[in-house]
Amino acid sequence: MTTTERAMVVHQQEPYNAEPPRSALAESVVTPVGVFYGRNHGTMPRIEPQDWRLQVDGMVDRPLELSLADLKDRFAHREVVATLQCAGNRRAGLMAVRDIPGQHPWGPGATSTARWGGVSLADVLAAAGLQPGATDIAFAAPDVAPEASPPQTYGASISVAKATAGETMLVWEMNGEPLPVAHGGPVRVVVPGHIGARSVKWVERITAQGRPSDNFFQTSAYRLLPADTDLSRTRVGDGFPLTAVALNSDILRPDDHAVLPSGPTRVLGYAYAGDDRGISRVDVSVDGGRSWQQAELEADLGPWAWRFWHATVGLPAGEVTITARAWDTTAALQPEHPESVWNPKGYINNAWPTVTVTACDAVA
Ligand SMILES: Nc1nc2c(c(=O)[nH]1)N[C@H]1C(S)=C(S)[C@@H](COP(=O)(O)O)O[C@H]1N2
Ligand SMILES: [Mo]
Repeated sequence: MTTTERAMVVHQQEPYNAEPPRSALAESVVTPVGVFYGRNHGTMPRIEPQDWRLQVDGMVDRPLELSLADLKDRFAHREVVATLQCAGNRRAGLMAVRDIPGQHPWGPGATSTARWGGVSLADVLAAAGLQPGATDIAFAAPDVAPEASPPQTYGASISVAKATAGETMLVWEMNGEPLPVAHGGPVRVVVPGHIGARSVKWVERITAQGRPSDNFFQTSAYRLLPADTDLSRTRVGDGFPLTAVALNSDILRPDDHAVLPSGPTRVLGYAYAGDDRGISRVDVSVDGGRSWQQAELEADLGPWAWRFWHATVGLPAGEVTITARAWDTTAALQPEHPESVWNPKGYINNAWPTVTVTACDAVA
């Protein structure tokens, strides 16, 4: 086991579900492949790159069958720096409000950022010739998810508008390396700005159709249900499907429960708003939100990447809770309390992040 693997917080070995700790995410704005979170609903399929084939079918004029070599030869190579964020990221903060049985207690790390290389899905769909009645683009993968009812292979769909917007990609490179099996190699979909669940790994079929995917993960999972929902009585299609990632942020340094000297302390974190929203401002408080200090936004890696920020705050001695809050370019502000966003499946916790540290006076 390597150091990076040891650094991961493993929620489940099989299927593999693991997240990096705050300290690993804080190290670089583009997450090293070895600490990028892993979210799997089934056993990872092993497909040799030369055996991989993609079917493009449904409401298209020219159905296609493409190999990886075809993708490389026929379409322009593109790169996008994009953040993936699982809808279950920060669920532990919702579980602290009220229990959410049967779901992984993801902490702050079910989100990471990579530089993805491949082709634009728009180019592939243009080659197939999308027909006017197509409204949704469905993705299908071969991995079987036992938790689905009935058990079925993984799938999802996105709107034609998102699929043809240019940023949605079919990728085989991650940070300049061949895409690892764990992250969907040989080829996966990356839907920047949407919840991670739409970025289908090991994609083998793309279908243009006049309705969303009827896959369990589109119709039943990854939907936001009202807080008073009785989960034993839900029906297919209840709630609304999650698409764009909500405005969110987190504190990556110092770590929760850290013991550190009082006085000036550098706080670092990320802020991210999905789809066509950017980050306008981040504030940090060390007095529970009575007063705020504006953080400095770090390099802008483009519209699909999170934004790192930092601030130097004065930590008083004792137990201190550090709070952050972000605004996006539509002037939306993160909600203050996890209570207000609690939902029965524990998705999209975007309440103000906090870490609690113990600050000690230096001994003379
Ligand atoms: N085929 C397939 N694609 C999938 C999944 C899966 O279980 N199977 N999980 C989805 C979810 S819920 C997320 S958050 C992202 C995680 O991608 P990663 O493991 O590369 O971080 O992949 C998505 N694509
Ligand atoms: Mo996810």
